[in-house]
Amino acid sequence: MIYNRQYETMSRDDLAQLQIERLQTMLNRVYRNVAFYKHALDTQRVEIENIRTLDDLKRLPFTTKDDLRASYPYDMFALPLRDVVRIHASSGTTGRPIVVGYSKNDILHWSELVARQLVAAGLTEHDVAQIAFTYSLFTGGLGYHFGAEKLGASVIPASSHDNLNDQLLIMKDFKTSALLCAPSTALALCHLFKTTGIHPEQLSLRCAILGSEPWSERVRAEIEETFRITAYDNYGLTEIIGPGVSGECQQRNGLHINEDHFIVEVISPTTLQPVKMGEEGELVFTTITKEAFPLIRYRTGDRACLMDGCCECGRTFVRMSRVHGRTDDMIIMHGAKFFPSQVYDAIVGEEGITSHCKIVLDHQGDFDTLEVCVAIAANHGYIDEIKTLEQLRNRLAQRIENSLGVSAKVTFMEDGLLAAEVKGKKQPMVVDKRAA
Ligand code: DLL
Repeated sequence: MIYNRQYETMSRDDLAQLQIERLQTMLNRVYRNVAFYKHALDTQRVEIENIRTLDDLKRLPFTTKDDLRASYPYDMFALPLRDVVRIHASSGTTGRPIVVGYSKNDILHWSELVARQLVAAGLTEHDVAQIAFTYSLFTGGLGYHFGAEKLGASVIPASSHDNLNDQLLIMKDFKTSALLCAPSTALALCHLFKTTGIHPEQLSLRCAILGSEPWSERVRAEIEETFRITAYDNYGLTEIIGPGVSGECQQRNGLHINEDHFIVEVISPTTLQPVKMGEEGELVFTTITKEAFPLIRYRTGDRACLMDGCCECGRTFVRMSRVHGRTDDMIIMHGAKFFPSQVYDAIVGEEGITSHCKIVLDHQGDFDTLEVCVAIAANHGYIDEIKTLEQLRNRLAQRIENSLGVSAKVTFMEDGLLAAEVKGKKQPMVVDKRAA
């Protein structure tokens, strides 16, 4: 099944024509309404009327996460707040999150794009969709909610909360047929499910739509085997729209990008030049229909490649590979996303520790763990008091959990040793043992 056959199966020539028309309209809009883009386009001497083909896209300036942070909260909005009906923000960041807005039309488009992806995974109005993404500033909960309602599914806004028993209870009693959540949540549910003694046939579950963080084929296999279901990958990011950027169809051989709304490029993060079809690089998106928060050539920091050739499902939209990693040092664990500097920001100012910090990412079974190594300052009066050190350890762990949303084990190291390891740097050093 295809939700919007007219667009999702349009010829590549017609699509290119539609993209360029939409791009020109968008460029005119941002030039008039977003000071940042007026300045960027003027500085690069871009005449919008000279952007006539998709090849001209490479003459446009990039937009980065730093640009968006600097525009906090509303400087990149292309509409006044009275025309903005929804505001979300990037998840898990301290300090200045990236704030994004949606007009009424943006919400209508977003709902359709999510509905398309649900249909691509085989959902219909007969499905009971349990949404176990957080309903919050994070786009996962509400994004899927509107999309699933648009499709006509029976939506259970379970949200994500610590009590996985409740999720399983809902899944069984409410006859959930589609589970929508982060892969780490699905995996945790798997483990809990195995302890309940419930047989998968006692559930109505038949598929899971998972996204928002990287997950391996091994994790996919475990989720599928445990619940006897099919699991689909969905990709998206707050800055571009949230979920609804791309998703797997039933072929599960790449994620179709909703190209009538987003133009995709893959560039080399070093030369910033487009790479060849099939080569891995950084995903860059230009939104061509967004009214409230349009972005030109947004550098996502996500590594992937585009896949050549037609898909058997009949959709003509290009497919991207699954995300292979990041071009920057952003850490993703259990749906939380943060930069190493934010770990340090969370604990800086706590009396008794030095400015050196090492972050160790590892895994216990299928679950990622975070260890933060710090050193006690030599002049800390109570360095030898175990009780005081324990309290300090707990305070640090609490501060990290409060600001990043993940629990951390805090380890004390001797300062000379830690300073030598981090080579005296102020930025935390990261040791990632997860892939090992
Ligand atoms: O994670 C939006 C979303 C919600 C997508 C629900 C899919 C499902 P952010 O919190 O802004 O938005 O995080 C975006 O998460 O740049 C990737 O690094 C990562 N990411 C998202 N989906 C995937 C995926 C939402 N399927 C950032 N595989 C992105 C790997 C993913 N990484």
